[in-house]
Amino acid sequence: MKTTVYVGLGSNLANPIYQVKKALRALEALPVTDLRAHSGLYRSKPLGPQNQPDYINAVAALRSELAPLILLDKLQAIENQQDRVRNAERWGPRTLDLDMLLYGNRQSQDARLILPHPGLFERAFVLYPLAECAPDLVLPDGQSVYDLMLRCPAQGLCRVD
Ligand code: PH2
Ligand code: MG
Ligand code: MG
Repeated sequence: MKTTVYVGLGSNLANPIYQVKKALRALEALPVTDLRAHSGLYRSKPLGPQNQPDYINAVAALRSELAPLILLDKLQAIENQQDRVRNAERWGPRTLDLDMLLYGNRQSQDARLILPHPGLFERAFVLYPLAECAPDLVLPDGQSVYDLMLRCPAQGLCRVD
């Protein structure tokens, strides 16, 4: 049985547009998983420390048979393949960040995986591309992604073409 999963992609190092496009190809190659749709690419100022480059973000919609923590391992393996360095700085710069935003209607407070992703509700760089991928999407708590997006200031987010 396949479940619809939304993944947020982000990069602000080592040619971020290239990194995000490469990661989309890696998502497409995951076992027992289909890449159903993805948003365009968006540029935004960093959330968190300001002394880092702008980010490129996108959202991908997958259909996957992988269990949530197995899929999380695979997302982290893709981050590692793209030279992700894990260090202490919260919200620091990175070559690739793959965040599981939603796994069907699952709600989880697992130490490794909080679902829905807690940043989803207020971050323009997540809500705008998510609403582009799935304008009719309703979150597990009944909120409409499209309504959340309309109420979220764009925070300088712009489409890259
Ligand atoms: N990710 C972060 C920290 N700050 N800012 C933007 N604009 N986009 C991101 O994806 C982002 C961020 C850590 O995950
Ligand atoms: Mg993140
Ligand atoms: Mg992350």
